[in-house]
Amino acid sequence: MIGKTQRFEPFAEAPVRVIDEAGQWIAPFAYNLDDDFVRGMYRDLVRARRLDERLSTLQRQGKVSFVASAAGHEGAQVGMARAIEPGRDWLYPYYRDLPLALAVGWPLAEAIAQQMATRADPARGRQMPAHPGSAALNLFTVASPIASHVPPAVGTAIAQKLAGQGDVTLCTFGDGATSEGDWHAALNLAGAQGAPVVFFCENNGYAISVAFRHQSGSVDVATKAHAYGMPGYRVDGMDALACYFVTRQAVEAARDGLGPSLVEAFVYRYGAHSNADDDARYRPADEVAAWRRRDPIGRMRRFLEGRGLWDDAAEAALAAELKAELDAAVRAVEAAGPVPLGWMFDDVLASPSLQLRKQRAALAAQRDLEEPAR
Ligand SMILES: Cc1ncc(C[n+]2csc(CCOP(=O)(O)OP(=O)(O)O)c2C)c(N)n1
Repeated sequence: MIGKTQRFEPFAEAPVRVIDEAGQWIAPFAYNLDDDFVRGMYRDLVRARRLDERLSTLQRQGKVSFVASAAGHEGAQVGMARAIEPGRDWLYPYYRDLPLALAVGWPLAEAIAQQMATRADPARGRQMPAHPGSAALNLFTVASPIASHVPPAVGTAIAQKLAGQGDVTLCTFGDGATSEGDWHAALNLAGAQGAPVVFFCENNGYAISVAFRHQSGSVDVATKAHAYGMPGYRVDGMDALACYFVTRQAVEAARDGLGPSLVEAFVYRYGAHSNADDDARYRPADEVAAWRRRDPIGRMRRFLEGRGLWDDAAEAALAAELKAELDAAVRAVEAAGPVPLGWMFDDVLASPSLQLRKQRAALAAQRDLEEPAR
């Protein structure tokens, strides 16, 4: 682990990098991590990619309605996950953050259940796929309206400051969120209040089809931190260790009462925005190919191999273990069966309103409320 002595300068133009594409350590300080810590990060990267692939397959099979692929974002997410204390700190993620949710301990089976909306889903099939949430992990349920979770994240951080326990909030979003009014209002308040929050932008260059240069006259997102009186950091988002170190510094600062930070990680989504998007209409194939060559998984594997911490046998064992875990989770989630139609009326209000009771009765007159919702 690095000590508090390691400091990255805010607003440095070149994004922070710790390992390069060839897997070489290029940080301005010596390797100082526990080998198992780094191997564990690699496992989380691969696990997230395998889940991503499986969800796309399930979507094509008609078993999942919506997928927001995180392939290309895993390095940023697994890196930042290691910088907070799950269950103590609060996390306000967005819909492309399944690798982050898994890396802080959200069970794989819950992630699949939430996507497939069977009876195994803790949200009982009533949330949009790719919208995790967990009270046990202080993981705020993902909200679809872009940037709407950023003001509540700041509210949580202000509460943490008042409580004085040194807890922090980590709030993530895409570059598109930074074009929303909510985002600016939230950063302004966080800066004014010295709230212990780390804003983490996963900048993949596009808000669906809209390139960043069409959303903002600013050269990048980190620059905007100047206006709100907080440090801004640029980091290579395809480098999981760089994301870990930079987020860790920002989290430490927040714990120490030094207020908020804004981290901008340059990432790429390899796939379309979602299964309802055709990215070939707005970005060139060679751009996608160029980013794939910087893949966070291959980079981390080469790093581990270079240090004698990984080999083909370890890779094969991991692949088999993850496949078995995924197969078992999908089987269990499917076996739980589809949610019944009537569940949509439960838990909406502590005591159902007259309107809700009328709607329930109207539906019950036409359909069996025990029949599958879809
Ligand atoms: C307030 C609001 N406006 C529009 C949308 C539709 N929408 C869903 S995702 C998205 C793009 C967001 O892009 P970004 O924040 O960069 O994240 P990315 O998907 O690239 O990871 C938009 C416009 C929405 N969900 N909420």
